[in-house]
Amino acid sequence: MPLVSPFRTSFGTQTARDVLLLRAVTADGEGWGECVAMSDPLYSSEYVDATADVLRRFLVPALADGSEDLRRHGAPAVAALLRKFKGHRMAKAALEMAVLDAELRASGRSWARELGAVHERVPSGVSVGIYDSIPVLLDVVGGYLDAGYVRIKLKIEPGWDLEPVRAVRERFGDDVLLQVDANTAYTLRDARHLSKLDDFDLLLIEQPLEEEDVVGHAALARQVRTPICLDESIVSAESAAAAIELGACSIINIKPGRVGGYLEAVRIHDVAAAHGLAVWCGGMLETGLGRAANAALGALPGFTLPGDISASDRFYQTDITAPLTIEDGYMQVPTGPGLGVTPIPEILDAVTTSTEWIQLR
Ligand code: NPG
Repeated sequence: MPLVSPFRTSFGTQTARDVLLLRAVTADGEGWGECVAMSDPLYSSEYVDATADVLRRFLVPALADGSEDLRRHGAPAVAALLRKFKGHRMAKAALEMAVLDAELRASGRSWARELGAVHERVPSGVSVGIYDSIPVLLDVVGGYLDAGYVRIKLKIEPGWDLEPVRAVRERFGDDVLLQVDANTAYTLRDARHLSKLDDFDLLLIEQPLEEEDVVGHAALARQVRTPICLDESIVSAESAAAAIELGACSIINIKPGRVGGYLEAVRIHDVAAAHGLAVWCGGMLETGLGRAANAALGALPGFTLPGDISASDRFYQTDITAPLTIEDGYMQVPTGPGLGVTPIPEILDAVTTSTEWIQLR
C-alpha cells in the first residue's frame, strides 16, 4: 500500500507498506489479523517475508497440533501453543489477533469490551517524520494541528533534534503536547546533548538508546529530566517489569505486535499500572484493522497519554477498511463484533499481491 508521503525515521525512509494479513476461517465464521512487520529488519529483527515463513512452517501448524486446547480455551491458548518458538512476536501477534477476532465476531463481542476498554473515544496523536528542512517540518506540523491532532511526536536523530524541537515550540507554543522518538539512534555518550531537550518541556523521549541497552536507559534517566519512554526494548510483560525495576523508563509505548499480541499488551498495561507508570499505544502504520484494534486498546484506563492512533488518511489515501477518522482530535472506538471493521473486498483485491491458503486438520 503506497503511503501518502514518504515517512523518514532514524532507521530509514518508507514510501509504501507491504502488509501481511491473516484471515482465520473457523466453523463459526472468520477473523482478521494484521502483522506489523515491515519489509526490512530495520525497526526490529522481524520482516514480512520472515513472518510469512515462520507462520507457514511453524506457527500455523502448531495451532493445528493444539486444536484441542484452542477449542477449549480459545484465543488465550494461542500464545501458550506458540511459546516454544523463540521470538517472532509480530508473527505470533498477527495469528492471535485473527483467532481472537474470529472468536469475538462469532459471539458478538467487541474488541474493546474484551480487552477492558473504559472510554468510547481516544485522543489522537500523530507521528511526524524527519524532513530536509525546518520550514517543511513546520508546515507539516501545522497541518496536523489544524486537523485536530492533540499531540505531536517528532522523529529525531543526531543532527535533527534540538533545532526542530525548538522551531516547533517557537512556532506553535508551549501548550502543544510534544514528544520525540529517536528509534535507538543515540548512545549514552550523547547524554549531555540529550539533556538539552529538557528546556522544551517534552512529554517524553522515546527509545533514545539501543534496544538491548536497558541499563544504559537507566543511566540516562538519571542524567536527563525529560521522562524516558521505552518502545523497542519492551517485548513482554517480563521485560516491562524488569525495565521498571531498573529505573530505565517512566513511561511505556505499548505496541501489540512488538510484544506478541493484544493479550500480552494488556498484561503490560497492568504491570505498568501496578507501578504507577503511564502507557500509550504506539502505531506501526497499520491499516484500518490494526488501527481499530489499537483504538480499543488505547481506551483501557492506564493509557493516560495520547497514542500514535491517527486517522487512516495520515498514511493511506485509500484504507482497506472504511476509513478511521478523527473528530475534535479523538477517534471513536469501534463497538461492533470483533475488530468492528472488515476489509472491503474490492479494495483489498486491488492491493493484494499474493494469497496463500493453509488448511488445518
Ligand atoms: O502512527 O502508525 C503510526 C506510526 C507511528 O512513528 C510511528 N511508528 O518507531 O514508533 C515507531 C514508528 C515506526 C514506524 C516503527 C514504522 C516501525 C516502523
